[in-house]
Amino acid sequence: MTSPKYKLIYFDYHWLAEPIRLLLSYVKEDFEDIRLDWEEWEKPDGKMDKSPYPYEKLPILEDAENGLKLGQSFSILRYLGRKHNLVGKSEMEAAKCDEYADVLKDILKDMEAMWEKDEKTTLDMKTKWLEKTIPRYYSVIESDLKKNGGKYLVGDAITWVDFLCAQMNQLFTVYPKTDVLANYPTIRQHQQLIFDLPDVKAWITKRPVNPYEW
Ligand SMILES: N[C@@H](CCC(=O)N[C@@H](CS)C(=O)NCC(=O)O)C(=O)O
Repeated sequence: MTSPKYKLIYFDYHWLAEPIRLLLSYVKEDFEDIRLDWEEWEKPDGKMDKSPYPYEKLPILEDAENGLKLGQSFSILRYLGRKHNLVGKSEMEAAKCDEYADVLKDILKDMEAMWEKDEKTTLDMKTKWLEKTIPRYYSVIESDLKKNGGKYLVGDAITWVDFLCAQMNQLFTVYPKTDVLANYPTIRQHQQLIFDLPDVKAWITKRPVNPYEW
């Protein structure tokens, strides 16, 4: 048996790695799904050797075909997108993929800012996130997606940003415990379409279950 071409190193949860896991499943690439223990990683005793991981941040993708070791989740998605023809069919489409990805990063950044604040501050930030951040970006994505036929964010074929968007919507729903897509039926339908792709669905069915994420 040959060992998988790719090794993906992350923690035992979805967050930044799951869009990559979805994409790798879609392109039928078996991958080593290495999950480090977050609690061990966080321990201040410094016993965990983090030197194999550039920037001491995960995820990291290793590509056995060319020896590449790559950090940064969006760079990993883009790299795999390029390798597997999932980056759009023109410069313009590739640029739109990047734009939507950066939009999702902005929403994520605002969501992460809520953590580790006192209860009232978190609640105020969550309200602002739901009432300002989400509509600001999602109204545009909803309308663009509708104009594009509702199936793909960019062009007439699937791209890496479709996986990112579908999974980020899951994250934006699960962590703030809110139905973030309530007013965005086309984005919801798009998410379902991605999760229902046979190879993606097969991954979702077999992947490790994490009780606080699903
Ligand atoms: N921009 C980076 C962020 C990576 C990142 O912050 N990863 C977190 C886990 S979600 C991490 O490795 N934290 C470990 C640490 O800060 O020590 C990406 O998209 O990959």
